[in-house]
Amino acid sequence: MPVILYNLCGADEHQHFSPYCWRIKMALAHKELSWEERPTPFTKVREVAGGVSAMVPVVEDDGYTISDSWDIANYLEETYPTRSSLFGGEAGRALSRFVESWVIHP
Ligand SMILES: N[C@@H](CCC(=O)N[C@@H](CS)C(=O)NCC(=O)O)C(=O)O
Repeated sequence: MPVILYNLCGADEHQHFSPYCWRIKMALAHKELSWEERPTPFTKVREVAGGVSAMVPVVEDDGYTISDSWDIANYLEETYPTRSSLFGGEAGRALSRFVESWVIHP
């Protein structure tokens, strides 16, 4: 079963501009997991997966629903440990947390 990724889109459902959703697309690609995207406009975000989150990305995988790009990355890392690592160990995880917390925000 592919991972389902709810992914922000514009009026054109092929227009994907959320950096948080791109993080997850890159993580899924890095782990070479198959996924299906569910393009989600702003007006539908709160309806995703029964209203689990006010924001996307949201991922459904094997009965689990996970929101927040950091939590999703950690879920993927822990659930698929034999695939290419996203962090390369605890030091890399800590550095990634620092970068994701500070780089995208002014
Ligand atoms: N901390 C969240 C932030 C996600 C976020 O800001 N998502 C925005 C799109 S870039 C969103 O869904 N906004 C919906 C809204 O504001 O209604 C994460 O890392 O996933």
